Amino acid sequence: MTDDKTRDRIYAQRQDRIDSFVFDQRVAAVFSDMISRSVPGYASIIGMIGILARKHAVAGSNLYDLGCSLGAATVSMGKEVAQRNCCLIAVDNAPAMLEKAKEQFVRHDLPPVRALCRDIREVPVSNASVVVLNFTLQFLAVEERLPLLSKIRAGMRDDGVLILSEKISGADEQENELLIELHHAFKRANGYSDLEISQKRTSLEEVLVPETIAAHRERLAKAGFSRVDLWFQCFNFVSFVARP
Ligand code: GEK
Repeated sequence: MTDDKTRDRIYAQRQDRIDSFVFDQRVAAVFSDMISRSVPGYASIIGMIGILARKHAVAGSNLYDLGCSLGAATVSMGKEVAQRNCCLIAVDNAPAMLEKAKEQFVRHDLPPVRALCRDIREVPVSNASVVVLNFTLQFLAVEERLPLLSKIRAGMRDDGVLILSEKISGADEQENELLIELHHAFKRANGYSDLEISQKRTSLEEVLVPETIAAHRERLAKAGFSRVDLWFQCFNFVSFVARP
């Protein structure tokens, strides 16, 4: 349950001009509610990231949560690998989001987390057994995605995994329309009005650029991942596990 302060009502009133979406204090305050009511399967994905981390985290290695927002994936991994002497590194370049993430790490009594307020394009990646990009890659310009994935691949252990979750576009127009329709129905069922759905969509238009599953597979292969498995899909939201 959410109270008034943590309920996402950012797009509830008609706005004369809709600015591009930014991860500021207003968003940070309602982010948990926003992402749970907007991304089908979000809670399951977060839970499964913990399960995947338990399977793949190696003692003495690094676990990265790139674009960590309020740190939900870091918390999920941290709980599963607490005894394993791994280093948890959570990165986000939005100060309002990272501040709240740090509060979560304390609240959940995690082993020490390196919380970095930095651009994921500039953070070095090394000795990584688990790297999480949970709905973050989609916010980079398309041409910046391959360099980031190549850097991640180069910093991964041979037995490591990349967990890549993305909002996608359908393989053709018909599939795309169906997935968008179903996603909007999901949002309506979660209490968002048509006005909220349409204003949020406008604000994300140039900020979040979805691609097809095929485009993601092709890029991951180019970045040096030899095996890519789709382990989650609900409507236009997917998650892959990619391995060197
Ligand atoms: C979760 N993973 O709850 N450098 C660092 N951070 C960035 C960058 C960048 N270049 N670009 C975007 N971000 C989270 C959810 S939200 C997804 C991820 C969403 C950050 C941005 O500040 C935001 O916190 C996050 O990526 C995307 O599991 O809101 O749909």
